[in-house]
Amino acid sequence: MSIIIKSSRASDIKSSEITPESDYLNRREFIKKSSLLLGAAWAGRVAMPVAASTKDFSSIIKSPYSTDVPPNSFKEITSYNNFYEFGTSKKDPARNAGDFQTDPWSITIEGECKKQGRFDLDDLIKPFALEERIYRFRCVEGWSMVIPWIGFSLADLIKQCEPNSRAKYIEFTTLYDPKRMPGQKRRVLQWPYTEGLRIDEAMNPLTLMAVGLYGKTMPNQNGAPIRLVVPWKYGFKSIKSIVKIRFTETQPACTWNVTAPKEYGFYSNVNPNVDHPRWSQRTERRIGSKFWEPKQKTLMFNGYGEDVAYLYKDMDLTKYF
Ligand SMILES: Nc1nc2c(c(=O)[nH]1)N[C@H]1C(S)=C(S)[C@@H](COP(=O)(O)O)O[C@H]1N2
Ligand SMILES: [Mo]
Repeated sequence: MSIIIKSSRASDIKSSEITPESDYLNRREFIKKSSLLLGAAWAGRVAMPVAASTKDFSSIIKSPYSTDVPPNSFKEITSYNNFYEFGTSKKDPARNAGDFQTDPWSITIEGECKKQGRFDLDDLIKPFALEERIYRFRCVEGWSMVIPWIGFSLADLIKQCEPNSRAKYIEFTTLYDPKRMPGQKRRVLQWPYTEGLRIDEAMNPLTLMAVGLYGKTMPNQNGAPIRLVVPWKYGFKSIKSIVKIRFTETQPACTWNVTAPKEYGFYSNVNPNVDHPRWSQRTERRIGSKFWEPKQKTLMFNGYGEDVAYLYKDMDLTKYF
């Protein structure tokens, strides 16, 4: 969906801050249904170019890629996090990332591409259309959430970088600054955190660069000001607080893969048939579910197979896990 609509409904997003969450969700359902009539009903509205920003979400498209599953609460999404730069327990990022300064923020683009250099984040993302996308999210540890992200397709950014024919992969790097990220003073991981994707995975329209959630600027503990979201892969692929993007000819080193290659592969596709050595991947516990509620079955590619299975057509996924 490429049309950009300056919508009076933008107020719906902001209202999530003042209306109860259930209202927000109901209204969202309404918008989603009405968006089926998008072409007809909104054809008369004025379409205007929109400047994507990390702060101004007044113009947003409701993505057709959203799941119908009701999202987790804002509280759940922002108080149960993995972000080792701010501590290794689930509550640490919410406790320790509050003062993390993310403005100004710049991103360096380098490697096998034409666009090279260091760019102010808001300048860099200005041309892109922001969408709300409600995605399933599955951590390899066995828990899952449903999160209403705000972001744009990584494919849009990649096209703008004009990668050359040697660009087979893309590598992302998190900020390294132990003064601002106190968890980096401990050598629990090799800092800075890095992640990577094959270029065709990165170009898939589902791959999201997220700058917010629940209609708000990205909370620090969720990876402010910009993080990756790859909904058919385990959570650790979704690298936070990105400062560098590099196009490479060879497979980039990824933090968890380097730390424990037998446990975390490069691909990290959600796959109920390939267990992690310490955790079964067959089922998952939705964060916020009651102790008596059964675990849910984990779906192949986290339920996104229709859109991504082609990427792995001829691959042995027990070998390339
Ligand atoms: N820089 C960085 N990115 C990271 C991590 C991290 O420790 N550092 N943890 C990963 C893991 S394991 C998960 S499950 C997700 C969690 O994202 P959330 O806290 O927004 O749910 O972030 C991923 N991105
Ligand atoms: Mo994770």
